[in-house]
Amino acid sequence: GHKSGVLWLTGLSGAGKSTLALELEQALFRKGWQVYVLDGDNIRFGLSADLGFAPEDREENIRRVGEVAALFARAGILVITAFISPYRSDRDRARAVAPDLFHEVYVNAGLAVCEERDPKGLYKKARRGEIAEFTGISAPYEAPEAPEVEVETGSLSLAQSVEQLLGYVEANFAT
Ligand code: GGZ
Repeated sequence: GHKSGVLWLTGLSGAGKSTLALELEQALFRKGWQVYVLDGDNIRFGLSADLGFAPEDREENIRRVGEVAALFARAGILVITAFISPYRSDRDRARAVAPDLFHEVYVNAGLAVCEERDPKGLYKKARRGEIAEFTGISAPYEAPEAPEVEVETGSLSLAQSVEQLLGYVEANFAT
């Protein structure tokens, strides 16, 4: 069995949050755990469809995700969230909704690595000025100061990153 909780992934665009979240979800699902991923794909097209990327929009997006994640966790699910969540104050507020359940995971790949990967060409567009307020380029990212876990996805392979996070989850959520 397992405890429920919120595994809150934060990091730059292209750091690998969604990929890592989905791989971890699969691995835990295979063990029979009740897990669910919240990310831009299922939140920003629905619950947060009215929001963009201005600071106050991100703040509201993260506020909603924090509340929803806590509800899922209270229902017994291990929630994995994958949002840039660039502001420390917003992440702290998400933690405050369910402080007993919240684990912050810093998915840390440096800007140079993310920009080099640029899977969707967004950094290139941001550099050209075609996307305003792009995190890391023209909008801030406030790195976590005391995350429960840090995964260095810039230097680890995906398999190694999943392995590290799986180890953390087993140590902290298995019952
Ligand atoms: C950052 C942006 C922006 C701007 C669109 N800044 O790599 P992606 O494409 O697939 O993931 C990014 C996603 C970020 O949404 P979040 O909900 O995680 O952001 S936040 O936590 O700050 O609310 C990126 C895309 O949306 N994207 N415009 N200006 N990322």
